[in-house]
Amino acid sequence: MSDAERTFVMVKPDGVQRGLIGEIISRFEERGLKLVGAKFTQISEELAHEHYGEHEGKPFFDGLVEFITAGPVMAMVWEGQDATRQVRTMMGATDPAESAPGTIRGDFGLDLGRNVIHGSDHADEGANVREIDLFFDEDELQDYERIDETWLYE
Ligand code: D4T
Repeated sequence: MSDAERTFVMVKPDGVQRGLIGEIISRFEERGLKLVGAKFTQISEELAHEHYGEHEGKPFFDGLVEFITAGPVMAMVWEGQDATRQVRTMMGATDPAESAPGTIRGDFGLDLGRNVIHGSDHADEGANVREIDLFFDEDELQDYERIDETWLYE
């Protein structure tokens, strides 16, 4: 496998409440990505400010923090070839109204402020490391091989 990497993904409170955790995990599993960490947790106000620090001061920031802390989230780390970009592509555009059918947001969302899922930014090289560290300790991430790996990669 070339370009194996780990990427941070989170089913947001709307996705949890709407019963989409299983569907979303299935999509990543079936694609061939490997789950290496998972935590069903409630985000504190402090963690929300850290996670969304880049948006502090923007008009939608307070609503974003309120939303992301409104209920539990499913935080995960997925591993695979070019995983960050593949996950972003499967999620669709940030605004579900612009997301293509077949993507997670394009199939399950309608509104920018309720866009079901978060994945680390492919364009921001430090984002995965930063976000994985915010949510997981090193010993909460598993190192193992999927049994089908030799058939997933040339
Ligand atoms: P996240 O971070 O949630 O995966 O979304 P993206 O990485 O795809 O997009 P983002 O960081 O630009 O936006 C973060 C988050 O804020 C919400 N949002 C965004 C909003 O409510 N109003 C807005 O105008 C924007 C730009 C949606 C996603």
